Amino acid sequence: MHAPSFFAPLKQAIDAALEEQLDRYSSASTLSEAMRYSVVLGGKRIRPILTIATAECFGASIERAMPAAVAVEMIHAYSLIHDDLPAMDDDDLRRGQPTCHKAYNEAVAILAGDGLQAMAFQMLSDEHLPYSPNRKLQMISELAQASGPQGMVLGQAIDLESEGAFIEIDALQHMHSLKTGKLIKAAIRLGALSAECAVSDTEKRLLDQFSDALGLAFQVQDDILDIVSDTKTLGKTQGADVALDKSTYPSLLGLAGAQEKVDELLLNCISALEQLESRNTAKLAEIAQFVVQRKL
Ligand code: GRG
Repeated sequence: MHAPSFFAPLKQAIDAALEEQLDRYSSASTLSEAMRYSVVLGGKRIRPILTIATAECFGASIERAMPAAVAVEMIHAYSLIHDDLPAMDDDDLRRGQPTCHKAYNEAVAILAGDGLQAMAFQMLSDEHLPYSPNRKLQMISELAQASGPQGMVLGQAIDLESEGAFIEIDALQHMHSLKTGKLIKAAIRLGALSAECAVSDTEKRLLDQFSDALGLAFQVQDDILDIVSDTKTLGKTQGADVALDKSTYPSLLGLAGAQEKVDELLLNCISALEQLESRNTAKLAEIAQFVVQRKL
């Protein structure tokens, strides 16, 4: 499936904002080159696009949502650099180019990830952002919880511990809800927070319902692509899950079962959006379609 037409201009605006923040918060050094290398060259920008599309549902402009969107993408970029390290998934290829530790070295890659993580929070705490102090604090708290030891980092730890072991589908789902799902949920929550308008408890619950289904659908599709796609298309090593002896949705449900799961999750996404009756969720629906039909 081709990306929705609003992706390309949004991606361009996100890339420009990422570059601007990298210029602002890092000085000329190998470290800053490595951060830039990992952030700027490639990536679908799904998470910042979700932040902005959610903000738009609640009446906020792209410009207003951009700082929150950029902070989320910086956390994502840091996680990919660290995930590829020899001590973790030990990958040579990411976004069609050598991983950060291959292009530079391990120490620089560790520091580039650390730098991007800190930069995300430094950005969100900037006094000039167009958000109220209370909203800023909520954003920082959401992002820290999602990416830290109650979220993505815990999911990664469970994933590493599970290598070579058989895990049941519920445990797999729990691991992915932490490792991939929490940051996707934070991307969407930060979008709603950046709008400053009142979001009702029902709307928050429906957004979370959408995020949970989308995060899992993203992951199941990732597992499917690891089997049916190829290294050139993916821009990362195809078959990496099998090589690391990881339990995946296709390994537990079969390819057809995994595809059924993706289809069911897409319906859950759409159902949650339909209940957000007074909001224009058309872009979020298009993103969900893209996530489950993407080829990379
Ligand atoms: C090292 C703390 C730490 C966490 C790593 C997110 C993560 C946790 C690892 C990434 C490994 C992986 C392949 C997970 C599957 C889902 C996923 C996050 C894929 C990569 O995200 P995309 O497809 O990547 O959005 P692009 O390159 O398009 O930004």
